[in-house]
Amino acid sequence: MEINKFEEVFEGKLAKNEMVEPKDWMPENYRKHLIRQISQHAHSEIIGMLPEGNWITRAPSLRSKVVLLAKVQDEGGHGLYLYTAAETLGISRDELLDNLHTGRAKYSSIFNYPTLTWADIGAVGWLVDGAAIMNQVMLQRTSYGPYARAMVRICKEESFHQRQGFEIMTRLAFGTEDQKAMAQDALNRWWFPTMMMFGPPDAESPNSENAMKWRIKRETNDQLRQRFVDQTVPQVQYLGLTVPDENLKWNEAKKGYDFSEPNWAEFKNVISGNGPCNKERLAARNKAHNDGAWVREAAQAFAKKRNEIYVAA
Ligand code: FAQ
Repeated sequence: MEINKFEEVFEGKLAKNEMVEPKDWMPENYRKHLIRQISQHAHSEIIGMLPEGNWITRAPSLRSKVVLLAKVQDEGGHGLYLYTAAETLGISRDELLDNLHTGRAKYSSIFNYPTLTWADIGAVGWLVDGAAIMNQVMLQRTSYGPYARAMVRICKEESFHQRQGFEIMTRLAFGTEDQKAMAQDALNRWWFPTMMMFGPPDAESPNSENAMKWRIKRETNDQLRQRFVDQTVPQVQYLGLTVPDENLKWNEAKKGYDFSEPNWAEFKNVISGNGPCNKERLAARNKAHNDGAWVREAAQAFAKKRNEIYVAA
């Protein structure tokens, strides 16, 4: 088939809302775009284990420890589904991880902020997982099959994570004055960084045009950010807390809230490697990878031995 025939088939699939599968022809830039987005998403999941993992030993009860442990393990699992989806595009796991460990690949800005109190674990589950779901629900219908299918399971698990975070916030917000103050402090520190998770404003988002054209993204950064604010403000009100934004105001004409833009200079600084915890996160990830070398070697030795036994039999 001529190249434009292949292109026609590819465009036809997108137009009919059909999935593109690993063995289908795809434009090189579509493949690269997906590798970038899926691998950054995978990196976010495993780096995202660090701020919460930090609290497993300090969770205030056995129940909260077990729940947090399960959540952090889920995030590790999400990373694995996503790395596997990226590998179907013809890149190796080693290369993907090397890009993360050397700082060449990005991961979500949000995980470069510290979790200072137990209320931060509530805020991460409630706001960060809440924002992640807002973005990921549309990705269940993204045009690349393996990515879309991975997102179905991830979204189900993220919903549980969001409930876990909201439960912690509820206990604190309806607890003592000190606990409520702790919940408000966490909300104050996590609100704007969470809004940055959706990416820069549409007018300054270089990847959005192709992402929308190729149906990788189904909604824009600004649309999702607006939906997140509209959905989260009533939850803040239920908790009796205050959104740390004096410009937050219901706008009847647009049937949504007006709100302040996050500090985009801070965002750029964080994604350039200079946020409060970037160096600490990369160091912890590199250490975990190096400490785990013996596990990878043992698994490979086992697989090799098993192969030899099968071949001999
Ligand atoms: N952080 O042109 P756009 C989670 C970069 S999962 C860092 O708008 P795009 C679960 C962007 O890469 C959270 N970098 O880019 C969990 C690009 O740079 P590049 C992760 C960011 O791709 C919860 C440049 O800025 N979710 O939290 C960020 O169209 C709790 C220009 O941006 C996903 O990855 C950012 N926030 O839109 C785990 C979802 N925003 O690559 C543990 C999938 C933008 O050209 C605990 N990804 N940049 O060098 C997406 O939907 C998109 O990639 C966006 C960015 C929306 C993140």
